Amino acid sequence: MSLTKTERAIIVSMWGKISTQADAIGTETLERMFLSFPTTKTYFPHFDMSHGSAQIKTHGKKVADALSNAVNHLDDMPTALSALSDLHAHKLRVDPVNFKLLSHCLLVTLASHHSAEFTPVVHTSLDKFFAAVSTVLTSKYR
Ligand code: HNI
Repeated sequence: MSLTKTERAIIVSMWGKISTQADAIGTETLERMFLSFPTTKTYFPHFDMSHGSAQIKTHGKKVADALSNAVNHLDDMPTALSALSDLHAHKLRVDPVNFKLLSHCLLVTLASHHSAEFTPVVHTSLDKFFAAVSTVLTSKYR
């Protein structure tokens, strides 16, 4: 399920549009995930889960930065995300199902902030991108 040239261009363009608010998108995505899928909170027992939590904000920025890095390396995500992949597989041991939940919340957040640009083709491209990132981050479990 590799990304086509057209899909890559759409992802780069869409990410360019949100780059100034990427941190806020990351933070809102996490808040949506924790509220809609409470089991995801079990990985963050040390986090303040209240609305406006500084920890969720800091983490939202980290996730957004990692996604920006992936967008900048669409041709070689396994190398660009290698350290992050080690971390999620060997240290954090996040069950892969959770990546689908986070990806879903990313799509919902982007759609709600960019409804005009969120055409079916953009939706599909972003969905494939988040699935590709998730595949890399869950590739070292065995
Ligand atoms: Ni994830 C830490 C990026 C999915 C649970 N995660 C990080 C960090 C980044 C990151 C960046 C910080 C690394 C560091 O400090 O060196 N995570 C991503 C990305 C995705 C993702 C790009 C998918 C698109 N992570 C998930 C999922 C879960 C998850 C689905 C669980 C529901 N991540 C964690 C936890 C940490 C973490 C837990 C450690 C947080 C902390 O600060 O203690």
